[in-house]
Amino acid sequence: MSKAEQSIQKQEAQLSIHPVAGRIGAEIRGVRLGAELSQETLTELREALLKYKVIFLRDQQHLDDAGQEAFAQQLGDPVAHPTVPIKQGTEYVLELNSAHGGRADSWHTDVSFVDAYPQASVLRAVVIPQSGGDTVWANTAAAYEGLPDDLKQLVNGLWAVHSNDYDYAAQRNHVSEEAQRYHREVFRSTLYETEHPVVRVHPETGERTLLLGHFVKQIIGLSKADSAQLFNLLQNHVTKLENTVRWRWSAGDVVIWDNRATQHYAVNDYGDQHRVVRRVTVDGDVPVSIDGRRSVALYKSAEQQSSEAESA
Ligand SMILES: O=C(O)CCC(=O)C(=O)O
Ligand SMILES: [Fe+2]
Repeated sequence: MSKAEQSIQKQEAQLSIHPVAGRIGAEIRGVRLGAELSQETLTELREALLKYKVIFLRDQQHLDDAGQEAFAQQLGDPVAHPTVPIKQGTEYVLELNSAHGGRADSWHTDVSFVDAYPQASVLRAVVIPQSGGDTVWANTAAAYEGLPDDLKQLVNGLWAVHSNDYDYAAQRNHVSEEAQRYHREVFRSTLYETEHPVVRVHPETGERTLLLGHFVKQIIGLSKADSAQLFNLLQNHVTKLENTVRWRWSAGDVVIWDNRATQHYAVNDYGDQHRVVRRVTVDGDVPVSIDGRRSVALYKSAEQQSSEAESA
């Protein structure tokens, strides 16, 4: 056995899984993330991700942006955010910098306004406040499972429109002018709308998940007022504390979540302290409802359509 093989074996022998909360989240120890993980390690990471929905890896300070991208590539095809420019010098990295309004303090599933939204997100902590700035994830499969049967019957057939043109200010606690401007000019520079089933069948586990979060504009077939009330009722089931896990970050931590079975919320409690995290998302597939229908992309701006036509 070569030295390299021996060291892979040693690494695998050390991989261990430590559940964090009762229904979601596990810390994985004994893995050094990088470009060339063994198939066994990748399989264990994938299985843990499907089971625990979010996995936490501490002490990954050796990773730089390129290393994070190379790691993410082994989980699938990395994909850049559709509207927010990537960090300079990278191919896929989205930086959230608190100094520039990057505070994701409302519950969401990443990029759910497109049809084939990312299956997974890989987030790396670069600068973390002395106190505060935790992130919370919620298990949307447990949320569905926990609904009383009558509510399950109700949601099973529902669909909702998701859009990046959602009411940003209404969803956030203290929105700075800079953040609002950014949202208007950059985040919504191309408008997307997609109809998704409210209950998505997970393509790998077969679990039923509630697909909601802050990009939901309206539940189809209901008045705005009824839609808002039903949305709140269902969101409250998703974000019940029993369905969540909260992570206290250290710089160098990497967290990976199954974006098909979770929502998350970045707690905005650290005032002027600096916080920087960087994300790479992995491409996903089009959601499918319980009765086998696929999500439908409804709308892209004229510019987007014409640029796609030119490059086709
Ligand atoms: O800042 C965070 O912890 C999470 C931000 C977020 O929503 C994301 O990276 O998708
Ligand atoms: Fe997010």
